[in-house]
Amino acid sequence: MDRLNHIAQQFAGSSQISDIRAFGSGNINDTFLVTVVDDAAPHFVLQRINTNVFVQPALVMENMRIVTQHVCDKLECESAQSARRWAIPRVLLTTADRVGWVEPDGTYWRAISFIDGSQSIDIIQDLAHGREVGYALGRFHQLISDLDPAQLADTLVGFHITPQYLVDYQRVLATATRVGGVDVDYCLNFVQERQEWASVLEDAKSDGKLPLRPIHGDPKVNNVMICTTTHQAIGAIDLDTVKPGLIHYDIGDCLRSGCNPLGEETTAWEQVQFDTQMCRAMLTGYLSQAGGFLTADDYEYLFDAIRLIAFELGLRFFTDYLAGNVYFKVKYPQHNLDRALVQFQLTKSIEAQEVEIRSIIQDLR
Ligand code: GN1
Ligand code: MG
Repeated sequence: MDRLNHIAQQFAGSSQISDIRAFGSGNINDTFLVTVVDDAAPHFVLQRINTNVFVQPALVMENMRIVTQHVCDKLECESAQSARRWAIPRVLLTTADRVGWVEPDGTYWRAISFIDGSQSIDIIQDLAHGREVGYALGRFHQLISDLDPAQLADTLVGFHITPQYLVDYQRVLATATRVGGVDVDYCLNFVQERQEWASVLEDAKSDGKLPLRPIHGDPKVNNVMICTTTHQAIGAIDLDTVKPGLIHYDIGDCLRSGCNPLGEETTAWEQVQFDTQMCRAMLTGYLSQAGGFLTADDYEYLFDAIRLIAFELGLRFFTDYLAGNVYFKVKYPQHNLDRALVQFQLTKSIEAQEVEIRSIIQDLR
C-alpha cells in the first residue's frame, strides 16, 4: 500500500490522498480509484499498464492525448448547440509534467480523471441502458470521425484481426498440453467450422469496401459511463485501444457485450442468448449519432461484425486457455475456457437469429 500511495502521489501533486481502492473489472491492466482531499476533483483513476500486452505504453498515452485533445476541441465548438453532457477522461500529468510514471521495477503507471457523478455498470440493465450504451459508441465515433487515423499509432498490432488470431490459435494448439475433455473438443470443433468465414471483415477491408477509421477498440458495456442521476451515457472510457481500425470491430464488440443479458462472466453458458430486442435498442442509439456517416457497405457488414466479434473473443479466450492463461487475467485455471464457451454460445445464438438481426438492421437504415 505504501508503494501504491507513493505512485499515486506522483499524480496527486499537492493534494492529500485519503483512499486508494481496486476499481473496475478489467482483464488486462490493474486499476485503482484514488480519492484525494480536493473538492474540485475528489477522485482520479490510477492504472498500471500491462506492458506484456501494450509493449509501448508511451505510444498508448500519445494516442490518448491526440484523441482527448481532438474531442475536447470539438466539444468546445459544439457546446452551444448540444443539450447533453459529454465528458472525456483527461490524462493527468505527474509532478514532473510527464504522462506516465515508471517504477524502479519497470512497471508503467498513468492516471486519468474520473468522470464525476457517473458510474460504470458491468451488465446491461434494460433497453434504456442499451440505447444509452449504443448512443455512447455512436457519439464517440461521431466525435472522432474527422480525426485522420494516420495520426494514431498502432499500439496493439493484430488487435481484432480475426485471421491473425486464427494463426496464433493454430500455433498454440500445435504445442498445447491442455487438449482433451468435452468442452475443449466442443471449442475445437466450433472454431474449425468457422475458419473459412473468419476473414470476412479483413477481406472487405482489403477489397476497399470498409475504410480504416479511428476506433475505440473496447467499447463494452462497462466502458460507457452512466450519469448517476439522469441515467444517460455521459462518456466512453478505457481509451487504451484507440487506434486505426474498422468501426465494425467496435459495433460488434459493443453488441456482443450488451446483448448478452447474463454477462460475459456467467458460468451458465448453455443459457446464453443474444437478445435481439436489445440489439434494436443499442443500434437505434448508435445510429442516432453515427447514421450520418455510415455507407451502404458499412450497413452490409453489420451482421457479420456482430457475429464475428463474439466469435473472435471466444477464440481469443480459448487460445489463452490453451496457452496457459498468459494474456487475460483469470480467477481460476478454467476461467478462460468458461469465457470462451459463453462467447461461442452467443455466436451460435446470433447465427440462429440471422434473419431477424438482418431485418432489424434493414429497418433502422
Ligand atoms: C479486455 O481489459 P479489458 O477488460 O478492458 C480486452 C478486450 C476484451 C475484453 C473482454 C486490450 O479488455 O479486447 O473484449 O477484455 N482488451 C485487450 O472483457 O485485449
Ligand atoms: Mg479495455
